[in-house]
Amino acid sequence: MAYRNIILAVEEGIATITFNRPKALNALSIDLLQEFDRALEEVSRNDLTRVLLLTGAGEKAFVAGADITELATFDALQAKGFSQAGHDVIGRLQLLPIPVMAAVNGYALGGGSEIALACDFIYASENAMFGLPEITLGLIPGFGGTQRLPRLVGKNRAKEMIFTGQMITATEAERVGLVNKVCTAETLMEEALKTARLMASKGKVSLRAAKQAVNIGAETDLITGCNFEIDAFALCMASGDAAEGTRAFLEKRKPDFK
Ligand code: DAK
Repeated sequence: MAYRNIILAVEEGIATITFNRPKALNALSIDLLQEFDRALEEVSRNDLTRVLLLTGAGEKAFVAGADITELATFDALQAKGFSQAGHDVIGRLQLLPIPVMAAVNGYALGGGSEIALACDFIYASENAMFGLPEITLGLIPGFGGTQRLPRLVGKNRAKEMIFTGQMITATEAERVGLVNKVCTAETLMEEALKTARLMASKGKVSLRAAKQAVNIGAETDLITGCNFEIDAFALCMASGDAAEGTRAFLEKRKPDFK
């Protein structure tokens, strides 16, 4: 499928989507959001894809938020189209059963931060900056930022970022638990791919079950979460992955998951 505002590449079971409007710091236009949604659909249809990695083109930005030049001109119908495209894409991203990583290589602002927050975890370059500046535009975060950021960094830290619109550095983002790892700009993709390859070498059924169990557990009480884990564990045992993984251990070799 042809894309103009993103690049989709799949190699060794790892799909990489690159937001590709570097002259506008990869800002989220309606076209970009619609292409991102189509690319996620393409990724979810490909059974061979094990991990998804998101990043931005150029050296300055992951995504500098909604495209303000478009935003400023929206009539009610266009605003609805933007909102719909945004919610479709975030919904699809969240429901992907495979691990999704963001490699944040510069500014991740507004909708850009919110896309990164909807990923399973984030690696960032030293020059990355995170922020939800919507308040400065007379708005509030509209792609889940008011919900996901407090869950990750705590209510009060999130409120400070959302109420002031101020950005935080990659180091600060790592310190507060928003980012898992900070790398140099040169090594970011290499480090992200290393982790992506490691995950891609694991069994698909167990990866899916692990992701679901953690996500469901984070939104429910402990007993319900543990009950989900019991069923998911049983599902893994019934899969070829568990048979191969345990056999490989006993035969002192690396597992070869199908
Ligand atoms: N939109 C459009 N163009 C942008 C842009 C953006 N968000 N950010 C940067 N650009 C463009 C600049 O206009 C400039 O273009 P030229 O002048 O070269 O043509 C080029 O990218 C380079 O940017 P700068 O010259 O400004 O670069 P600097 O290094 O000086 O500054 C910066 C970098 C990231 C600090 C600055 O560009 C900046 O503050 N950008 C805007 C950040 C921002 O406020 N983003 C929007 C957040 S609000 C909704 C759901 C979600 C949302 C809305 C509604 N609904 C459900 C309805 C989301 C809202 C947001 O994301």
